[in-house]
Amino acid sequence: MATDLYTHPDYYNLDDLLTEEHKMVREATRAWIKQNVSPIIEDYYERAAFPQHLVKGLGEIGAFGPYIPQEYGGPGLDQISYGLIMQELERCDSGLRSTSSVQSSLVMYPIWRYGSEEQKQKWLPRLASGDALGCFGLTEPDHGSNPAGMITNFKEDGDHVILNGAKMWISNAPLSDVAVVWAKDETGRIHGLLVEKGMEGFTAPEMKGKLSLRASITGELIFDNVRVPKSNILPGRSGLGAPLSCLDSARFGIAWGALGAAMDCYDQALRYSKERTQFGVPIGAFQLTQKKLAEMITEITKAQLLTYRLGQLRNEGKATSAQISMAKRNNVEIALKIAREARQILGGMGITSEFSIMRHMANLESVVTYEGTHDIHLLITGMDVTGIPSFKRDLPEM
Ligand code: TGC
Ligand code: FAD
Repeated sequence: MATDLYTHPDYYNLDDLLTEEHKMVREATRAWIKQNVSPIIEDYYERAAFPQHLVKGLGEIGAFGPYIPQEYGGPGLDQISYGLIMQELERCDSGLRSTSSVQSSLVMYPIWRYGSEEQKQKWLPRLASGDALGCFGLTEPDHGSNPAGMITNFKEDGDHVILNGAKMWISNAPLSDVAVVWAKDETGRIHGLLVEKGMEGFTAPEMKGKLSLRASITGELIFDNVRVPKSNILPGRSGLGAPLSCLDSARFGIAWGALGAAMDCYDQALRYSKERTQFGVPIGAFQLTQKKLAEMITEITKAQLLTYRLGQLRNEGKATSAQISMAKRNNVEIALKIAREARQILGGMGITSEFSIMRHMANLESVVTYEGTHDIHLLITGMDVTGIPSFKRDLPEM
């Protein structure tokens, strides 16, 4: 039997492929979470409160922009380290990982890749340290899976532009110092704008009533004739490909993160199956329990191999968007299935907050929807293998 199946688990000895730095990063993240987050997360989740005091600590452990070079305040780690940090954060809570992956891949990444030197100097070090928080506004009330249809727009006004429109479902929004907002210019071309807290006409009200991702804060972004300096437009890339390339980075992190949630559910189910006795034997002695556990570890191992290889491809700059879609979709799907099976192994105890399984399960319902829904990723794979996009349908006249 492979060793230490609880804490990793590592059935195929993938640790042999990790560098000492990878393992150090993973252990440091895990230790910080154990000390600072595990004892409080359930309480914040139940109260639907965002543990804002953790933001600085996340910066200190390098969870904001792990791959951002040191010259801009980041730790300059590789993609596998980034993935391992996301795995450990989401092993604790998907909301914690959300805060970090939005800041890293959806705020710092576009500024780093497409920002001017002035924009990078102004924002990246503060975002890396957790002195500033950011958000990413792509989704609108009427445009979720189809961001190309967005109506948020800006018009020229001397050395400023005037921004109007609204975004919704925006992670970190109410507390953000800067929002990376995607909007159309007068020709309909999409650009990224850095909209700063306090700009007149800009508000970010909190969205309440979430029964998932409760320890993460979500809001709207409302722009009512906001005057944004032209120097706040990201100069490096325009068109829908710009925000979608940021999603590639975030979806990669989610593939690792979901694996973390799956590992935690498996770990708890395995322990419980050895401790809980019914009919005079541990429930782990029943073949039906073993089937569940065997299938869980099989799926986790397959997902680990997929994710590790994707990390290598990302490090070499060779991963395609479609490969990332496959990993995001697969890993979230297996994590949700594992959470459901693990909950069953725990019987009634599985629905209580004494264990994190039910929280993971509810969180994963957001994860399976955001950053491209489960079905949109399926269609991306379908398009990749057939060469035929199937997103848009021409309906007959009704
Ligand atoms: P389509 O015509 O296929 O593409 C438009 C242009 O974009 C290029 N492109 C990409 N570029 C980089 N990376 C990608 N992944 C790309 N996918 C496409 C493409 O080559 C094209 O370039 P060009 O130069 O030819 O113009 O676009 P479409 O309108 O048909 O849409 C395709 C579709 C449906 C796959 C895309 O719209 C999509 O992915 N929709 C899902 C939307 C989504 O994922 N939203 C996420 C919002 S952010 C979020 O959820 C954060 S959650 C945060 C958290 O808390 O963790
Ligand atoms: P819709 O697009 O309306 O989809 C509804 C259903 O229709 C889905 O099942 C979908 O798969 C299906 N569907 C749609 N189009 C097709 C098609 N062509 N073929 C087949 N089926 C289709 N967005 C941001 O920009 N920034 C954020 O920080 C952010 N954070 C979020 C945090 C949370 C907690 C949540 C829940 C969402 C967040 N989002 C964010 C928004 C998220 O990206 C969208 O919810 C997601 O893209 C889906 O859009 P929608 O909810 O409008 O669903």
